[in-house]
Amino acid sequence: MVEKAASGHPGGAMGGADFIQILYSEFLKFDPDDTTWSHRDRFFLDPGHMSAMLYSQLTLCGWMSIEDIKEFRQWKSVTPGHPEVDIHRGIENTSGPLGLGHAFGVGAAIAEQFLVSRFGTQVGHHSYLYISDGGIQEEISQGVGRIAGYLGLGNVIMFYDANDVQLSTKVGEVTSEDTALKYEAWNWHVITIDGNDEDQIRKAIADSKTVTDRPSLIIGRTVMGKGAVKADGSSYEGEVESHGKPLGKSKASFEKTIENLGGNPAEPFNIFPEVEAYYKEVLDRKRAEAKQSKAAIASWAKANPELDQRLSGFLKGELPKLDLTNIVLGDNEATRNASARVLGYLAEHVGNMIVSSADLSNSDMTEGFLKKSKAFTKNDFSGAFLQAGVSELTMAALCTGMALHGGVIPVCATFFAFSDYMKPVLRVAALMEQPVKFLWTHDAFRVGEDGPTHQPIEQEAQLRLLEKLHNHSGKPSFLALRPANSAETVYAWQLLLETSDRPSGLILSRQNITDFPYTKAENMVLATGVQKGAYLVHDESNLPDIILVANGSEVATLIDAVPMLRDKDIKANVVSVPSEGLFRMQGKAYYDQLFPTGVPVFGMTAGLPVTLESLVRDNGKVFGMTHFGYSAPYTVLDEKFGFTAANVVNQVIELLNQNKI
Ligand SMILES: Cc1ncc(C[n+]2csc(CCOP(=O)(O)OP(=O)(O)O)c2C)c(N)n1
Ligand SMILES: [Mg+2]
Repeated sequence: MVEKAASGHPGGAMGGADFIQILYSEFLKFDPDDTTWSHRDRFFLDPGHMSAMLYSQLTLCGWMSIEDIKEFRQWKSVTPGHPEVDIHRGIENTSGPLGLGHAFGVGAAIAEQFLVSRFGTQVGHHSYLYISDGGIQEEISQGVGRIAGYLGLGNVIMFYDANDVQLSTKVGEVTSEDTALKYEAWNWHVITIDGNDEDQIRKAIADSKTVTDRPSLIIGRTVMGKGAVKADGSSYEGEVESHGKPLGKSKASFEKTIENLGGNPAEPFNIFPEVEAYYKEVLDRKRAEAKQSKAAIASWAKANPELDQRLSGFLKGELPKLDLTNIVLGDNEATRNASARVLGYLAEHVGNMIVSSADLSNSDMTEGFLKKSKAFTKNDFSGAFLQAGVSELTMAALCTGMALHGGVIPVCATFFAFSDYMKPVLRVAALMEQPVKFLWTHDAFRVGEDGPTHQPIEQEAQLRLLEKLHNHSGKPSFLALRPANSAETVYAWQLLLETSDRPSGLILSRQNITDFPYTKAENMVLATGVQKGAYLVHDESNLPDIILVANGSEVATLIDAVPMLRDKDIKANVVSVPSEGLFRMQGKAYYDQLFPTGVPVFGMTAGLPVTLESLVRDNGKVFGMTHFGYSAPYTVLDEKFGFTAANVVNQVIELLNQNKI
């Protein structure tokens, strides 16, 4: 594959082949005719560069063809350089950024335990993870190892392909850690074996399956480029060069290596007849086992029709009938508090939501959910809250893994400034189109006294970039909503719940926000506009002099400025734009309706000006933050930074005067 594509990673794949072959043929529970079977075992690959190993195995399973693997790394092939989630071909996750794949696997294992605890062990399965030196070194493995150990995830069996080689050096040149001790300290069951010895692999997996109260790590000492030889027949194993270079382009000989492995270099894509016959037998056995498993589940379903109906609803991603508009909201509340009220409602009405916080539940207000549920603890998944500890990246990846597993609705929360720690996962969750829900509170410099480290500035612009980046289904890859008040928060939450084809998130305020000057009922009706991404919150005139636009708490500041502008004979309409991405999807006619041609637009944002700049035309301007912020009470910062109605008036007058020149 690598040789034909003239690019790729042969070495790791050759060393790991023994393990994956034994895992798939002798242990992994799957139905060859139904890759989407919800209760199948999962295999999560972490080192995506070992895609050739996975594709070879999937070909043996009948889910890929020889033609597919001949097209390795080519335009529109189903065999891209790094695997991209493709359940119909047995690929459970996209992998490439090292560390994420095994984190997704642990997330899936948490989802599985959640379902087992509610429906019984007949719906249970294992998550097999495959990690390499790179993944072990990535910081995320600390969070994943700690949480899997803490929760005692006996359904996790992770193979560590320890081949002593990485991309540019030998492993010994960057670490001297005792990996076994490290994982043991996290409460893992650890076995070290020769990872190329079939019997040792077999025994290690079988032994690990008997350990049900904690995760297992099988450290397999493997040989990089196993079987590789040079033209003179001497060994070319264990070489750094074989990490990412086709053998023929390295000091090894491709032909001699194929010969050495017992193949015919003239027909490198040939599957030996005895292998074909063996896999026919394997797949027949899998079919029979899956049939048996499905029959057991069917008889459980017959005996427990209500539970079965509930489970099917979960697995299909169905939502119960909800009416968020009935939630009683407070007056002039922070949007994080309005979100807490929604979460309290969801805790009571949505049986498969799992909420997680990175040690901020009493601040990001996910405690609204937690108070009506309880946290997962060791071997107890009867609750629905994951206390992730301080590990935002891990938490986001675990939630993404839960989404990949299916059957649950994962939500995770932290401060908006720390969304930076989650970015690598946001990107891959967006690429994989997984409906993870993110809650980010403390949305602006108005966190005040905590100072610039905690004051998000450029973070919203980063999310808006993801809204502009289209996924492979041609849609904005992310939906980010920054509601302006409690009523908008309710509708924004509604959108999050309805968004099942990509990740989405809310950006919520820490500080209280003055409600718009209408009745509660009027505000609720107005806020239905959130469903279009932007809407008119104040309609002064159908021939306004200026249109004011913002999202989040800046909208209230703009509304405050309206009567002051009126006093100066300036008619101002106000538009709230909780999501530019969603707004853009409504088409030009709606854009023109909110922003009629010729009328200047003034935007205000607590983020970088670029956050709103694409909404204002040449005759408009955006007042935003262009520095990191400072530590002081937020009311002082509002004054100092110019986030006041009085400054809106000054800015608008300046803009209108400028336009006259
Ligand atoms: C987050 C991240 N950083 C860097 C890389 C580039 N990269 C790909 S594989 C690799 C290390 C390979 O070592 P190992 O995981 O041991 O794989 P092997 O060389 O044994 O195949 C690196 C640095 C990456 N894919 N992801
Ligand atoms: Mg390695």
